[in-house]
Amino acid sequence: MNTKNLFSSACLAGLSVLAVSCATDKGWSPSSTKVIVDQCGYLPAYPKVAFVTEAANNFAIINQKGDKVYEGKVATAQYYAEADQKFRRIDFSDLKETGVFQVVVDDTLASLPFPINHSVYTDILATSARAFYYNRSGMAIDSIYGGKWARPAGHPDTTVMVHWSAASKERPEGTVISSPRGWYDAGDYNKYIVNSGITTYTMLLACTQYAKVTEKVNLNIPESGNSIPDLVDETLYNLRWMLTMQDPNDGGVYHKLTTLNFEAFIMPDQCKQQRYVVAKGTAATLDFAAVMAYAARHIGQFGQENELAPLADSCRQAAISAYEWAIKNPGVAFRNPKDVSTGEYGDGTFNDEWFWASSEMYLMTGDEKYTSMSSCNATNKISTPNWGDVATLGYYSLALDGKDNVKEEAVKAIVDFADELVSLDKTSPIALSMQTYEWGSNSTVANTGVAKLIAYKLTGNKEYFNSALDDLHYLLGRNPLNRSFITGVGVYPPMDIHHRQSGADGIVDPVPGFLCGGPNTVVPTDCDPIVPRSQFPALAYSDVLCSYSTNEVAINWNAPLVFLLWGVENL
Ligand code: G3I
Ligand code: 9MR
Repeated sequence: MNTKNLFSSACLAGLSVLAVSCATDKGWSPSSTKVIVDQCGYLPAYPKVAFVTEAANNFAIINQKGDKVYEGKVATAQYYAEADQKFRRIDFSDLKETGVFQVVVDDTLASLPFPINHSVYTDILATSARAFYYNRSGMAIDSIYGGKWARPAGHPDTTVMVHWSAASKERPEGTVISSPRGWYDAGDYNKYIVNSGITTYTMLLACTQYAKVTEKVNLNIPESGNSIPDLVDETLYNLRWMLTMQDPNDGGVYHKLTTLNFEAFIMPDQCKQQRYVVAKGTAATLDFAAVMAYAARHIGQFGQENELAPLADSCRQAAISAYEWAIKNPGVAFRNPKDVSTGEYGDGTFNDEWFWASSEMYLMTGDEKYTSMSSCNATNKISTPNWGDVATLGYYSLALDGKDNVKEEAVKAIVDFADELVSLDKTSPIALSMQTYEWGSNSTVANTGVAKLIAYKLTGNKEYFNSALDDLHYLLGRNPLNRSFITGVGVYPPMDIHHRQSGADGIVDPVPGFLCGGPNTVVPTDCDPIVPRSQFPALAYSDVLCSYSTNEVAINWNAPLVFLLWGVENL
């Protein structure tokens, strides 16, 4: 085969845009290649792996002129049960040249063109973080910042009612409170404290661990140009909302701010349903305490001298009174009241929330009374965190900011966990540590990457970093579906996400920068009529609006993506 022709063949429509940056081109279909690459490309000095799904012997890497710049042998096939398919590894890590390339297998199959250069991920840093800006409640998205996705403000949340489930002596049912700002949780317009907990913490962790990147990245948001870094400003938009969710009379925190039922697919300013704060709960209150205690210790470092000190002090007080409420109410599990049907984020196991909140309280106060709860122990085994399983966040803080035995124990737990993840990655047919595809599987992938980057930060061991890159490669196209999972990014991104604004704005392109939930088989019947979907978890994904279980977006899924990209940029 004349490899020069590859660049003019139909499946390579992405080349011209790829040569510039990791942009999108909708003309390409994933079935047109059996050779799977990261659609954004690879960093010159780091491992470079592609996969081929057909039987194959040799491969070559060709440059834009069609010249072979690297050749090698395709590895033996490995069966991946989750996709019921065989994958063969193509390793061209030794190629350090920059440019735009393709993998060609046995002179017959070609991958998409992809770049190798130092800034392949730099281009998408701001995009991934700006997704949060687009999900701000109570604020118009101005075209200066939002481009074609500009929209009027919705959900001011200045007249929110206390739901009967949240009534107290000082705030009886129907009391009107103000709870403005904050991010919409996901494709829906409600705001949930439990999910905001892990999200806001992960964003703050990116700000503090990668402060230099944070100082540098301009997000083009209304606060850009002030004295506070943009990622911090973006995160404070949600933190300030979280503060309003605490009842000042007793320190307890409402589980969520919500309509009684999900809104239709309409724009924010069209939404007229009454919003309520619903039942206080132990998980929400402890997650809140943890985030506030972390913020109290860290946000002061940003902005001009002492600019954020008053906010940090409010966070500190809020953390203390929330924790006290939880001590008096240690086991209040949240369940949707009978007249509320929006997202539940229900969780009846509080060991992990106690561990995380106590760890943060200990780090904030230095008070030994919290250490009995926060010393690392068997009931809080480290694992990939999610909204309902937050112990690992406690380990992160203790390892990064703790001292002596507490720090040592936490570092050891994280390193052992990262070793486990790396070994799973190495034996995986598709270079993936994640074992089980849950609802939001893409966030599981991103969160394993976060754990590895933290292990890298603690040890300097490059193996962890390289394995985190594998997670990023998966999200950017090197996966059995052969597609990017981030809107507006890569050659074949999600187009029809379950996101009310994207579904209602009349614009073909979805709001950019969002990581979709990704493949899983939890609710194969989410669409009515049913959209046929693979029974194999790695392939069970539908890029259709109705698929809330595979194609919704959510703040807790984007936050670890931001952390991953920030961590890679920090190099
Ligand atoms: O914890 C069990 C685990 O023990 C079991 O092995 C596994 C088997 O599938 O299920 C696990 O529970 C899952 C749970 O998430 C925790 O991961 C449930 O199956 C799964 O249905 C549940 O999905 C959650 C979904 O809401 C439905 O409640 C997602 O994590 C959560 O991200 C999603 O959140 C929604 C909000 O409610 C509303 N806003 C949008 C948001 C994103 O879709
Ligand atoms: O749109 C809702 C989405 O944001 C939630 O994550 C999801 C799970 O709670 O529910 C979606 O709403 C669906 C509802 O649960 C069932 N009927 C169809 C709704 C989507 O239009």
